[in-house]
Amino acid sequence: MSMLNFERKYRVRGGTLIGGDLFDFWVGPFYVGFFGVSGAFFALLGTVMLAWGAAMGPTWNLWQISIAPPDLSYGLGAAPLYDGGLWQIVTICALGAFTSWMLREVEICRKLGIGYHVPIIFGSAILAYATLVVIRPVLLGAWGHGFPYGIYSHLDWVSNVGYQFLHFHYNPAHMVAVTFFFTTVLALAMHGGAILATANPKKGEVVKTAEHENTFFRDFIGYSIGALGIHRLGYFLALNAGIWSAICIVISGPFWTRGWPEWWSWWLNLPIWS
Ligand code: 07D
Repeated sequence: MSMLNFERKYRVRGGTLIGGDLFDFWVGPFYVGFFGVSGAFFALLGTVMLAWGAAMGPTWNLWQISIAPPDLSYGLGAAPLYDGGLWQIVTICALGAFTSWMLREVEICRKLGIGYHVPIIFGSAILAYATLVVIRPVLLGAWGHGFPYGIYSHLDWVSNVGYQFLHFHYNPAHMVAVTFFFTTVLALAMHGGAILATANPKKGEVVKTAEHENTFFRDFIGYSIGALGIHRLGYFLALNAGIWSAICIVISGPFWTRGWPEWWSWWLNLPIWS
């Protein structure tokens, strides 16, 4: 891949969080940095552990391979390798890799002199993952409450945990999280559509500017949020999608043990009905 001509201008030294200028270099178009090295280490080790687990398991069918967490009886202790220990190592590697990637983003932001928006929003995805495999299991007292690493098996886990609470759609924080996810993709689709329509006009028409986008939305819904505003809105929506997902699962079990439909009885118990 050739280097874009403006990229050289932005390849600035410094801004590292750790290691000084030791890993402050690029391989082709990719910035390395200390966290590039640690990220590659954890990603590789974790992937090898998953392959090892698959090799020890009953199937090479990609859909059915599953690396399961330890049995609940191990509590918060270390489990034998083939009895959940691999899952524990993979979890450490995953968190190591995700956090490294986030800190590498921080270093790149520092180099470019821009805000930390990108690492912060990736942090909300990491928060959701960490809530599933660390925070909630610790609150419930066993690593066995984490989800298994497998394509079908993690879907089974979601279904089982969902039905433990009778009907997960009644979880109010799940409602909020789902709404933020759907609104994020709606906003992104509309913004992407507006940009593509503006930048790729029909043959014979001129490329249009931001003012056309504003006019379109003012005509369409009576309001245009503007070029900067749409990115702030997208950021707000996506950040909340991750945060409310983390909230919806951390309250399920540690703070609410009955069916979620029952939670809504506060509504029926309001004094205004009597
Ligand atoms: C967790 C991902 C973080 C990612 C990171 C990076 C790699 C590298 C590399 C391939 C947060 C990962 C990088 C792995 C890969 C290469 C090269 C993001 C995360 C760090 N639900 N539900 C959610 C909906 C129902 C239930 C979240 C919808 C049922 C349970 C979301 C519906 C029941 C849990 C959501 C629906 C049920 C959830 C997930 C519809 C089952 C959770 C997204 C339309 C009977 C989970 C924190 C998420 C959660 C969760 C949406 C239905 C149960 C809001 C739209 C009724 C038990 N559901 N759900 O968290 O909250 O993204 O997790 O019906 O645990 Mg639900």
